[in-house]
Amino acid sequence: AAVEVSEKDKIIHNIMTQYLPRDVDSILKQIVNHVEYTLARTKYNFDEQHAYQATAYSVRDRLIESWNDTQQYFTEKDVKRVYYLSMEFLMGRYLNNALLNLGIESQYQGALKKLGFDLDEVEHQERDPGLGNGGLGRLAACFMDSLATINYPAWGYGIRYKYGMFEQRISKEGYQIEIPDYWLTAGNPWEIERLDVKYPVRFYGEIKHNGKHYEWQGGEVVTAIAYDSPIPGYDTYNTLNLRLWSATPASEFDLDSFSRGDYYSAVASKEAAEKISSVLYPNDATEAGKELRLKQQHFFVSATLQDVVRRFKKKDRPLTELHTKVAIQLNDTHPTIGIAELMRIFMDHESMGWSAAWATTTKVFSYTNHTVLPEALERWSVDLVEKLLPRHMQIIYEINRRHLEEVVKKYPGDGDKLMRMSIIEEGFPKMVRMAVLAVVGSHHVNGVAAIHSGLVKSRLFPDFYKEQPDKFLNMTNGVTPRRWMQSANPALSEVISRWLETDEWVSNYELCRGLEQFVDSADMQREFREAKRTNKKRVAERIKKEFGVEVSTDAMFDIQVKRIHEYKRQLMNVLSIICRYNAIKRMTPAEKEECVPRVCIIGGKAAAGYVIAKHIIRLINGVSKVVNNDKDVGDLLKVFFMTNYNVTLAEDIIPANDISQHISTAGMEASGTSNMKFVMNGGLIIGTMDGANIEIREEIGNDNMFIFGLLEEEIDRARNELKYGGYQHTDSRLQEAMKQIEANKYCGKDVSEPLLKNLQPYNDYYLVTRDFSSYMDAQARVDEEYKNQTSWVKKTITSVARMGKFSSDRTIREYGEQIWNLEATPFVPSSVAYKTV
Ligand code: Z57
Repeated sequence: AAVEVSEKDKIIHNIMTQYLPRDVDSILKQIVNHVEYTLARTKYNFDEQHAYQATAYSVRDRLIESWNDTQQYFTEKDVKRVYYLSMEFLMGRYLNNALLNLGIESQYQGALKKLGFDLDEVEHQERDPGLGNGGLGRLAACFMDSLATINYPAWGYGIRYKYGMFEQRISKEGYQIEIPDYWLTAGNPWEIERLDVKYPVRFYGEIKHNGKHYEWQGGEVVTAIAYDSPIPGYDTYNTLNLRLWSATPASEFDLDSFSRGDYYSAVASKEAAEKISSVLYPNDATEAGKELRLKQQHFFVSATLQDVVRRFKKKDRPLTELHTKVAIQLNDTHPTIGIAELMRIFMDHESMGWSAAWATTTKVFSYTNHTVLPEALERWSVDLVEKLLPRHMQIIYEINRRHLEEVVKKYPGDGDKLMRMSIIEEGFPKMVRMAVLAVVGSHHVNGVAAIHSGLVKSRLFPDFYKEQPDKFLNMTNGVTPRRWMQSANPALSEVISRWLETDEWVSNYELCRGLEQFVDSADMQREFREAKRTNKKRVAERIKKEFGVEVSTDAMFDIQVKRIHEYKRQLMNVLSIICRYNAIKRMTPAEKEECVPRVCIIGGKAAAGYVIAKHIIRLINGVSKVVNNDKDVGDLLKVFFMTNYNVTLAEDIIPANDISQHISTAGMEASGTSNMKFVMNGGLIIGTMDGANIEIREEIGNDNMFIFGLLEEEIDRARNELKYGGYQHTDSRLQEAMKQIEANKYCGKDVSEPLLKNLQPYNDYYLVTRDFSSYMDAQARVDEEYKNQTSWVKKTITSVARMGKFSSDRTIREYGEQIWNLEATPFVPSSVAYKTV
């Protein structure tokens, strides 16, 4: 079709088709230009931090080009988009990821070298933006990478917290200390501030009826401002957007306080607006229940929905068709207030009737559940919702009334069922169950691993599952091989690419199956082991620097890094370390000769208010001190608590694992995602039959894992046995370890007493003492198998080859096909108007 082209379009076209050149000298010039014009520094003298910033700005320029083209292309093709709503995005550093995805790492390396800088060092200048807690936030980040790589039309929406996840330090006594993370100190070159993209968001106030519809008035209004970060896909021109909202005072001024002449309190009340996006709640899988948290949720969801509806309305068509162009994914219940907010927009702003509004709303939303732990299921008191979001409370009541009406029709007289299925929990106080609202308002609900999705159906929502079995799906989590293999582990990636004679596995993991045919090759085995040694050496150097302790790369590197939580059972790990220590102390020289040396690494943050989790950190540090300073032990055992575990640290240490621990009480870890990363990086797992461990075992084989412990279906019974005295452990090693803790060998009684109390049979909810012997047996198998290095490395090769299922590309394709109904839409240059001149 002929395209009308104006003179202005032609002029712009001539400029715009000249993409930024990708050769070393042009890149060098772009970097130096940013030093001078963006940073306003002298180009003859700038340090590594400024080299990083200028480099980042030059990469951002490229991303803006492809971002603009991609977005214009999506608009022109009028594609359906998915909006991924998440309170957390744990993106990690951008620079290396962007260079690899754009395929220009070596050119940038060359350009920086000419300027006297090492790309690696420059990359280390970047701060890790920690806008998330753990698995849920990092999953959102892996999903953005896969969405871009698969060419799905997608946006991420979240909150631009001023303070991200706290920085963890350890006091000299071994206690966790939390330091605020003001991550924007040196600016953020990856974001684009959009002062023109802003929406008002209201809180509190009253509801009026104007004869036609309800109106929400008064209260407080804040303005949401958009900050965009481009998300490049791997080996594609497509570039997606992550839009994070920041709260600022509403621009219209408050006439009331103005006329009262109360200038100072008028200013002060405006200042308060910024609090809403100021800090990430550092709780993982536990509910905070604070008013500010609900404010954050409504703030980012309201701004997002206004943005989405505005984009849809650019083309003239009825809002009842919204679901044909818009899919909204709720990452846990955190954005669930959006179901009521979209209803409000439809009815109060767009004059839709209830039935049409509800029919469309439920075709737009879908909900991912990430946990069955009761303490993590969000519930808000009706009083709070009524006060903060009065119109939403009305709408939720009406949603519930109609929903329960259906239940009554089908099950007349079944009051229990009504209570179970109600969005409102009757009690003192009355609560809104956000998970029930999410289920009622969504067309699909998914869990994040097979076992977990089963529990979502059988334990969380059995009544809903019975009514609508097809609503419930499993979407097993995955991780991006770009960040977690190609970028984090260049040594192993190089080996894989050489044997496969292609690097296409980076965006097509299944190709790694091709490695299996070489598993008996002594050359491949040697190369896998060399890559492992390279990665262990780097971590050994880090340990030397941080702890002043030398560790051998011949030792087995045993790693457990994740948020500290009782259900993840770091306590069981440290108890087994104490037992190992005691065993070594008793060994004869001949036995020591046979003993496999271990370096035990534990890391993770405890929520600031989670007392027991903090005690566990204190115990680990106590054990570390005793063991590492015991001359009898020598190289046979070293224990380190790695401070401030975050995405960047994970990229450093995961590639060094020989074995990693995923030892949650069965049924409690929804999926886990680091388990996948550890195996992809050439390590084996010791773990329980929980979360994605089960599916990893299915893929790589039982021989390549060290599985132990009770099964999920055995847990309830075992818990009762413990609680009511039918079972008590008789493991003498455990008894000895507990006695030492009791004698305050590793920490003071402020810590040892509460920890031991939790291990008493009637208190041992997480079944640490029950699974302990089985865990020790599995550890003994690990030691034994590690002695045969050839068979060990073969297991790691086979495992790497068979992990294709756990690429987030597979996960996202399943979401795209089964939930969002999306089409991959790779940018085609010729079809954008100004490029058809
Ligand atoms: C979070 O990181 C997870 C669940 C939650 O309810 C919250 Br809140 C935060 C984790 C699960 O614990 C992991 O098992 C899972 O792999 C991850 O979410 C991603 O699905």
